Amino acid sequence: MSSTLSHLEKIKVDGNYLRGTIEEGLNDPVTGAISDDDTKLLKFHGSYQQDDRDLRDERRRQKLEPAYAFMVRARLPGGVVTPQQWLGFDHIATTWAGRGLRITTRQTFQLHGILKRNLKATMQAIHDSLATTLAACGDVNRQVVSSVNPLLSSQHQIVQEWTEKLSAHFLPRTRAYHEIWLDGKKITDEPDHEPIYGNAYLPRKFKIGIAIPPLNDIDVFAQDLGLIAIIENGILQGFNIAVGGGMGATHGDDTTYPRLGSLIGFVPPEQIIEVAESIVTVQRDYGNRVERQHARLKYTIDHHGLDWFKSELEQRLGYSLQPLRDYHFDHNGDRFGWIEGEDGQWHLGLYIESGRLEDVDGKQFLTGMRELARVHKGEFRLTCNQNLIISNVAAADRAQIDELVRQYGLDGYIKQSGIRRHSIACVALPTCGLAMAESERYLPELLPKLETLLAKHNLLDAPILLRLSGCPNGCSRPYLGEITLVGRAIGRYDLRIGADFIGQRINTLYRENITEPEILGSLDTLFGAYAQNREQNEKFGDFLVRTEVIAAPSQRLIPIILDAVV
Ligand code: SRM
Ligand code: SF4
Repeated sequence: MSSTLSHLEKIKVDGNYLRGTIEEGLNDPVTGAISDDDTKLLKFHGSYQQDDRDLRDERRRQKLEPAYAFMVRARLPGGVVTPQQWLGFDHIATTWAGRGLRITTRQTFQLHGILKRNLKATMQAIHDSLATTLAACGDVNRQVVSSVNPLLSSQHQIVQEWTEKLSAHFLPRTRAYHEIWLDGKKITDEPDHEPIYGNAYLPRKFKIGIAIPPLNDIDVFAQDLGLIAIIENGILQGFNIAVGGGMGATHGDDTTYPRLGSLIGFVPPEQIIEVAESIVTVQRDYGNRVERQHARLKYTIDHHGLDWFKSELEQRLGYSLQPLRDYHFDHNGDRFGWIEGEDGQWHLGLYIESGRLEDVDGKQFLTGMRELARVHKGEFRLTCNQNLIISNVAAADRAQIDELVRQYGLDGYIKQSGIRRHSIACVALPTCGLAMAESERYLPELLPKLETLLAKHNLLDAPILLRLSGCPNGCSRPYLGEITLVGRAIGRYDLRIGADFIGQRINTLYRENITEPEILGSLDTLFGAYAQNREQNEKFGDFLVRTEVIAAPSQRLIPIILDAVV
């Protein structure tokens, strides 16, 4: 193995705190693109340069440059969006973007198809909506996610406050974002300084999420730093800490793998920021800056050992983590329909297929949500399962909300099958440069076929976690699906099965590189066996393990617990 730093490390260090020559590239009218090196730095500003892959071949034939456009991702800690912000994002979606608004698996918005000449106006409009795109992508701490619906109880609200504090704490301090996108002026000649990251930032992306048991809707064990909120007698006691979760893998490379976070201890709320910062700095100092494939925290931990990691952390903190507290998850999907909070306000969970809000094919989801944002007095909450909650509704306003939801066809949550309501698909083609197969565009084709099979076995209402990914990077957290397709090539997928329903067991590869008829054939047999032999309330994934269709999970597939639970 060479010990030369990866090329990206050089780009970061030479990039003058994320500036590079992005500004010059934006002003170059000759091309719709920016330079290769700048595309890497642009990610830290929350944007990816992409090209429409449906048009690639045709444009190549016509000797045209690819149809470049930019994806922009916002940072909305905990997925909270006010009605004013919603209208701001809607304006951007209808003015400069191509495919409406997209709720991501980290409970924020992405916009696709923004041309270079409109990028600055987009960033400014997001800023005017009191949001940012800074550090939504790149080798930094990303969007901090948390269990939705903080207004269910006052303790949920406190967890949301910690989510926002963590998010703010890890924002890069460089003034480049303001200079490039907002006022265009250099504010001071003082040198930039990144107290947490340094000028090379982190070796790789870093993700933090907080789950509030019994709901694991954020998949806490898929986070680099997963926090499990411990609430006793209505009071937030602190957080269990899980480190080293991550989904990404590469086909055919066993040295890359999905991994669930390892539980290493408990901390009270007042220590959480310094504990999180120390975890981030251990990764900053020890993460692999030579091979990006092995740069995530999960590999740092597996390379040095979990005991080493914990002792390095505690040495930096100057104190020990407390023993883990007991917790219990019962679900990692979303809750749909109306739920009443402890203060008497109401919250309506809506199912949004693949998180895409668009006016297309006779659907008017974008318009419908705009109309809702015009009348709604509470907030919206985006979920990590690509759905949304209309949150904080007075009892007297429910009828008006219900009427709009019905009018615009957003009431799918009432009549959908169990598998549809628990389905997630990553974006994939045509925008994702890494996609090997369709995902978001395949879901509407696949679901009716699965529903036909499920109906045949009287399983239409069975809640089954279905996850589709266009490649093994794992943006839909596919390794936590009871049924998962991971793209290999156009029309070909790996079929993985047997995760649990709570985000605590990774699934197993069942059939490799197969086509749709083979996928449906395999599932037909498995559904038949499940319908006949399942125990009461037994979930599909658990059934597959109990009946040994797949082997019982090895250590790597379930969370490692370092200390005894008290
Ligand atoms: Fe992701 C890269 C989309 C959540 C693991 N992800 C990408 C890129 C940016 C492709 C690229 O690098 O060129 C995709 C852009 C597609 C497009 O056209 O929009 C992309 N990821 C997404 C989103 C939009 C999927 C979705 O359908 O909602 C999610 C945006 C999250 C957000 O708002 O911040 C998204 N990505 C995830 C998750 C899930 C999560 O974080 O809970 C994962 C797995 C968890 C993890 O990080 O381990 C994930 N994305 C990856 C990876 C693999 C990382 C790794 O460690 O190997 C890549 C590729 C990479 O980083 O090199 C990637
Ligand atoms: Fe793209 Fe792969 Fe992520 Fe899907 S899983 S969005 S195909 S990188």
